[in-house]
Amino acid sequence: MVGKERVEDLAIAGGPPAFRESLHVGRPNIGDRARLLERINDLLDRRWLTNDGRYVRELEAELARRIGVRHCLAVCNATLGLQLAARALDLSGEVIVPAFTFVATAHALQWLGIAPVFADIDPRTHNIDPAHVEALVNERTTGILGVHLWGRACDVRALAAIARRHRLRLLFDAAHAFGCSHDGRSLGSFGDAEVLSFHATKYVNSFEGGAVTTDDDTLAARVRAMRNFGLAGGDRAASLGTNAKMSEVAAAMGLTSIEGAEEVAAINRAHHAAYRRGLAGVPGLAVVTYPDGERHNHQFVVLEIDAGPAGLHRDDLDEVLRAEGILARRYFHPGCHRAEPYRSRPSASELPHTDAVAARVLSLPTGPAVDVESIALICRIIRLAVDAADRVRAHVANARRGRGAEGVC
Ligand code: T4K
Repeated sequence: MVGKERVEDLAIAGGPPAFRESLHVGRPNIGDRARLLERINDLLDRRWLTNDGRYVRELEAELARRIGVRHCLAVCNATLGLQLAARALDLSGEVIVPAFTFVATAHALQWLGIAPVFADIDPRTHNIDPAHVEALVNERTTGILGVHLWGRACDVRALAAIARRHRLRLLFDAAHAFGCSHDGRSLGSFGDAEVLSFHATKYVNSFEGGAVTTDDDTLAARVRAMRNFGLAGGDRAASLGTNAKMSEVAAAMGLTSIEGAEEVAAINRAHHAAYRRGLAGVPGLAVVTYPDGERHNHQFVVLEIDAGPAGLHRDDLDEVLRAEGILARRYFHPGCHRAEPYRSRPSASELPHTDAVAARVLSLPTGPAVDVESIALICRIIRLAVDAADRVRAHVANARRGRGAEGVC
C-alpha cells in the first residue's frame, strides 16, 4: 500500500495513486455464492422463472416477518414500487417530498402526472422538515412521501399527525432503510405503505428489486393486481396494471443476501467506527452518525465537510480522493429541485438547507469490498489534505486548469 505522509505524496500533487484498482461506494454484497447457485439451479430445474414463484413468495414472507407487517409485495425495483404504491393510494395533484433524495423519489411521482412539491430538510437529520411540509399543504395536496435518508427514520410521528390533520395519505421511501428501526420498530412498517429497494448497490440486494410493505389489506390487493397487469386471477384484467413483477432469480439473490445481512451490517458498523476514529478532530469534518439504541445497516458513510474550518470545499476533497482512485459519491447533489424537469418549473422552490447540505456531503467507500486498512489510508489522505489545505487547493486548481486545457485541444 502506498504511503501518504507529505503533500507531495498525494496523487493530486503528482504522487502515485493510493489505489491502483478504484474503490467504489456501492460494490454489491455477493453473499454465499454456493447457496445462490444452489437456488438458481433449483429454479432452473423446476422451470419456474417468474410470476409469483416459490422464491418470490419465500422472500415476501421473510421480509414481512422481519419488518413486522401483514403484507409485502416484491417488485422489480423500488421506482416502480413507488409508482404502484402512489397509484394504489390514489395520489394525484401534488405530493410533498424532500428534494434531498435520489431523483427516483420525485420521478416516480412525476411519471404518474403527480407534481412533486419539494420541502426543505432538517440540516441535523438530512430528513424532510415537518414544519415546511405543513406550510406547503394546499387543496391540491393528496399525500406526503417521506424518505428515510441514509436509513435514518424521518420524523414519522410529526408527518403522521400532519397527514391525519389534512386527510393526506402517508407513504415512505425506505430504499435505504431495510434493517433499520425507529422507536424499536422496523422501518418499512410505518405510514400507509413503505417502499424498499434491493438494487445491486443496497445493503440487501436482489440484483434489481424492491418491495411495497403495508398493513392495509385493500391496498395490498391493489398493488398485487397492479404489478401483474391488473389481472385479478386468470386472464381477466380488473384494473389498470403494469409489469412490475420480481423474477425468481432476483428473489433467489434476495433470499441469499438476507441470510448474510447481519454479517454485512457488522462489517458496515465497524467501517463506520473506523472512519469516525480516523477522522476525529479534523477541523470542519464530521461523519454522519445514527441514533443509539436503534438497529441500523450503516450502509452509508456520509462525510460532511464545512469548507470554512476545513479550508477545502467538498468538491476539492472529492477531486483529491478521485486522483487516489477513491471514487466517493456526492449523494444527493444538487437536490431534485435543481434537476430536470423540476428546475425549469415556473415555481422553482427555495430550499436553503437542502442546498447547503447537498453542497457539503460526500459518501465514502464501505461494505465488505473495502477493508479497514484501506479506510485508515483514506482517512490519512483526507487528514493530510485538510492539514495542507492551501497547497492542496492550488494543486486542485492546477488539475482543473489542466483538464480545461485538454478540453480546448
Ligand atoms: N429512492 C431512493 C432514496 C434511492 O436511493 C433509490 C435508489 C431509489 C428510490 C430507487 O431504487 P431502485 O429503483 O434503484 O430500486 C445508485 C442506484 O442505481 C440506485 O438504486 C440508488 N438509489 C442510488 C443511490 O445509487 P448510481 O447512479 O449512483 O449507481 P451506480 O451505477 O453509479 O453505482 C454506484 C457504484 O456502485 C458505482 O460506483 C459502481 C458500483 N457498482 C454498481 C453496480 C450497479 C458495482 O460495483 N457493481 C454494480 O453492479 O445509482
